[in-house]
Amino acid sequence: MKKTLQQKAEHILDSNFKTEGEFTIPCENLYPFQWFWDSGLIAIGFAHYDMQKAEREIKTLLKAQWSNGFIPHIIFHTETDSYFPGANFHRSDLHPESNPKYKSTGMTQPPVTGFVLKEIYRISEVKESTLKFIETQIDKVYDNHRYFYENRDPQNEGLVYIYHNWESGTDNSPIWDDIWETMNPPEYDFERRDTTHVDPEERPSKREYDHYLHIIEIAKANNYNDEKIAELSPFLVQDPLFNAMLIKSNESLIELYNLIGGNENKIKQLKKWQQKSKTAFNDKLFDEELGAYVHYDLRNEKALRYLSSSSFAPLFANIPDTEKAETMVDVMMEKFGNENQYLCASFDPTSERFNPKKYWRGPVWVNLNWMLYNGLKQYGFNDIAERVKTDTITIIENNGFYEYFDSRKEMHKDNKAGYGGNNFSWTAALLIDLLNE
Ligand code: 2M8
Repeated sequence: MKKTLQQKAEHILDSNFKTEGEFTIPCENLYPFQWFWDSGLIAIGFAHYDMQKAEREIKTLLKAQWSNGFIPHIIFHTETDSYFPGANFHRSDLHPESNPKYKSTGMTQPPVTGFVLKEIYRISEVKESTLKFIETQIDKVYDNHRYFYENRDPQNEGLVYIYHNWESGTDNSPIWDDIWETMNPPEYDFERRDTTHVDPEERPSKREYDHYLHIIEIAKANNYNDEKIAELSPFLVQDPLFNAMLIKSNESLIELYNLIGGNENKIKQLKKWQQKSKTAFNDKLFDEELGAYVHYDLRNEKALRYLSSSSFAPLFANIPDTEKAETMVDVMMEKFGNENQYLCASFDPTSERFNPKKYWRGPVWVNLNWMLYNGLKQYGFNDIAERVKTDTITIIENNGFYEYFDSRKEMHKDNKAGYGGNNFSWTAALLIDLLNE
């Protein structure tokens, strides 16, 4: 019997689940470990048909938390040399508060865990027992937020910085080109692994990797000390996607703590952070001329004035007022919403830097589409939300469960327009959520 799309998605998630470590890899070969934001989004998919796995995914992730609240971006549960740079390059042990039980990177990723717990609760058919599970984990997520506000906001603005493009999740967005222009790293001698698994045309260049490694070398030379990184890292950015994830997660933590009861002090603190963050986000990151949110380069004190799918993610976190939201949606439809494009390209299709085949430089990503869909619905833009949903389902149906997809509709006629890794976990997980909401 032919498998339905949902069955195919479940099969992918189950195949990528690793019983020996109780976590799910993003995909075979290319990404063989546990990634922070992947795991969170994967748990949302599992919650629809296997709550135990959803809970295990989060539990395993949070077990690797450091004693200062930090959650690493990759946890190297297993030994394999099919990925570069691995545990021996990252050396998380250099940080005095790193977790001695788990090798990891010394950088983080968008803090999705708060809203993921809330999503799991929304999906659950046994709310009481799910809430009990949440109760065992929620303080760890709170500690993670405290880590961010206490260590990643040197000017006490309510906006946290990222110090590496790999922390953004949108790894080689054209936005970072401006930062690479301010750097001149050495040419490192290393063996890439990603380009043995997928077409190099779809991945970052060797020179880009030199920049990525150089920032880590600086952080390592300072034992991943946050203050030193804030002082010395050539990459120091307030990212609207990253901060929107934190704000959305604050909102979810407040709701969950209210359901659990007690914890008045934590709720009070979360509300304080939330108020401050939302105000600063709107004051500093909204670009009136472009009509959407942009990144801010804290190292060089200037806005990075480009439109990307990250510019619209704040809708998901209820950050813009309705007037700003309308402006943003108009801009999105004008620049990204042409009938010959699938929604939503990861970078402005009208820009010279747009590349619809290469990683985060233009293709459509299912995780960002999922946030956009939910954000648009929250503000009542139901028709556009439906287009995002239909586009997402169509590109997966036509191509398979790829990591990213060409945004140009013409490319979907005769060619395979899915790129990067295949049988990709968050593509499967979030499709399940879209099919069942
Ligand atoms: C991609 O990033 C990793 C490094 O973290 C890589 O290219 O090696 C990004 O798309 C990132 O957002 C994602 O979490 C990761 C695993 O799916 O892959």
